[in-house]
Amino acid sequence: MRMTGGEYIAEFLARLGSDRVFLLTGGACAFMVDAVARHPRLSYTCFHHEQAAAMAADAVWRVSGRVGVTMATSGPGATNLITGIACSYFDSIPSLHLTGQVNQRESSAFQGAAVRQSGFQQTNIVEMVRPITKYAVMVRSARELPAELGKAYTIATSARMGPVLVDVPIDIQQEEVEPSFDPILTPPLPAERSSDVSGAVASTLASAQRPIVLWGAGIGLAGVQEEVSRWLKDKALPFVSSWGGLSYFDHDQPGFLGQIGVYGNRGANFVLQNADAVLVLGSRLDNRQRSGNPRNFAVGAAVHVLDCDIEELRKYRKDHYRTSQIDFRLLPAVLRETEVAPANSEWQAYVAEMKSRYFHPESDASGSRPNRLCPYEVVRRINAVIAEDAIVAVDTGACLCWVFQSFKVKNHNLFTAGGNSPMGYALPAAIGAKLVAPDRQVLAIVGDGGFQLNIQELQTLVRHQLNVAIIVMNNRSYGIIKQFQDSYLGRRHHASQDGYSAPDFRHVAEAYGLGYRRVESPDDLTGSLFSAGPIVIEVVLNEDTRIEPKLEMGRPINDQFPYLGAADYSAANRFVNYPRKEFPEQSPFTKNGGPR
Ligand SMILES: Cc1ncc(C[n+]2csc(CCOP(=O)(O)OP(=O)(O)O)c2C)c(N)n1
Repeated sequence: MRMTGGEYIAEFLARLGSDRVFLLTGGACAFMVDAVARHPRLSYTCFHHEQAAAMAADAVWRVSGRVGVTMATSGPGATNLITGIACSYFDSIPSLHLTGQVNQRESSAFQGAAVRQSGFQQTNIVEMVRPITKYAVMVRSARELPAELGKAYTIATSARMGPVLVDVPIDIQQEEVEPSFDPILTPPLPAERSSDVSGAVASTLASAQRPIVLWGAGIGLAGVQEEVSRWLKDKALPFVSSWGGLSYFDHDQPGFLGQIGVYGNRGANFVLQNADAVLVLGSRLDNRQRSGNPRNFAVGAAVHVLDCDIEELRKYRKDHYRTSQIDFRLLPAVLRETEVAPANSEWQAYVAEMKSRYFHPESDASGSRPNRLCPYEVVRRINAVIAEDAIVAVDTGACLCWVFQSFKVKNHNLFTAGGNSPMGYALPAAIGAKLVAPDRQVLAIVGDGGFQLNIQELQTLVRHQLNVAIIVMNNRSYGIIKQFQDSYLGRRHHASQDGYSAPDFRHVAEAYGLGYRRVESPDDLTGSLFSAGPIVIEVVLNEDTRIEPKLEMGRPINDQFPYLGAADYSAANRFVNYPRKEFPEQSPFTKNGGPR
């Protein structure tokens, strides 16, 4: 049975179980959109900005393990996808983007001349997204469709995963094609002997007196979190996590000490910095983790990084880290074969002390003043009243730090677009999540600034009556930027407070027909709020609410602001000597919040 190119695309998606397409239509994609609409096993959701559709598609994989799909028209529709596609690329999330392109006859009208554009809304989207996709191609005849779609899907979902884009001219959406559906096979496990990597890991751990494991997102992306978690328990190894890794295990697991980095939990940073062996499992150690100066990271340790991407390992040549490239599906086998030296009791006692002193007491000093809400208390309260398997999509800015510093995962999905970190991610991500996991509680946590970047998607929520709670942490400014300006720009709040404004969110909610609740105390946050239909929950914060602890430039991650007094500092850094940088005379912190 012959079908059109558009119908072939629809059938291809249905067979892969990518049965929900997120889109904003237009002339150049109208035929494939129509085919999706007519397909009995597919449905589509209209977003109000293509960027939001791409962010929602990114969230689909994060909560369901199925590949999210978008469709957009040529020109501005396609370019609007870019920010969302970049989210998937940097966080290794597979997603498939299908863009319409002008009819090939139109585009060839001026062949031979280097005109900027020939067809209306023609844009070379393939070249534009090449650096942020694993594969991008324009299909030139309907005959190419089966092979190109299969290839794109396979590339998106194999090795280090990521987004792909297939650009489909209008004539190809209409052209007839002889369908062929070769099954898409999961790439087989490599034949490489996992025992080589086991031997290398064992040699890192065998001589270690003070070992620590860093849990990265790669573990969850490969789906081996259960096995890794069990191994850590069996071996009684302490571990810390990257932000990307946080979603994949129960934070009550005894060995877990928190997340590390610039906005890390103090205790986690201390332990990592005092270790003599750091085993990094599937984390790319970006500079939010190691700080701007990697030379300050784990200076007393042998650092051994396991990653599936050889380029991520090459970057450590100057750091002299040990590296092992491995398909993470083999990680459980590797770990099973790895001998670990019995724990050193002095190290165990130190780790326990750091955990009991510094795990989750975050509380910003500005928030604990009278009549002010502490954002960390708000997050802990939300954490306590929502379902243990709720999905929590978080935006960017200070609100992201507050959540990732103090939220404890049980069976939740806790995620953000960590690498790209665009304002406006959380709302569309929550919509995408709710559409593919309708039975789960879904929250978006955003700042007043980030909320305004995809605020139009409130209409998508209302249109589909999606039971999503949007928590707006409203400090009436770009809080994280202000905190930066306080440190390095003489407290001048240009373009973060001065020049910035936000609307009355109650009126916004009413205009869209959403529920609304104003929160001035953690007690206002009751469990029923989160299942009361689409709702905006506005948390009223002071404009000076801060992220604490936070690293200031030029220091190692074990010396965060607010600064500890000398005795606490040296007790926490008792195994490795980190000479402490002077506190500048004029620093706002020495005046107000210096070492205490
Ligand atoms: C699209 C985009 N533009 C600019 C930025 C830079 N940026 C990062 S956080 C931030 C402020 C966020 O303010 P808000 O959402 O109110 O959160 P807060 O820091 O106040 O909690 C800005 C401007 C960004 N991440 N993304």
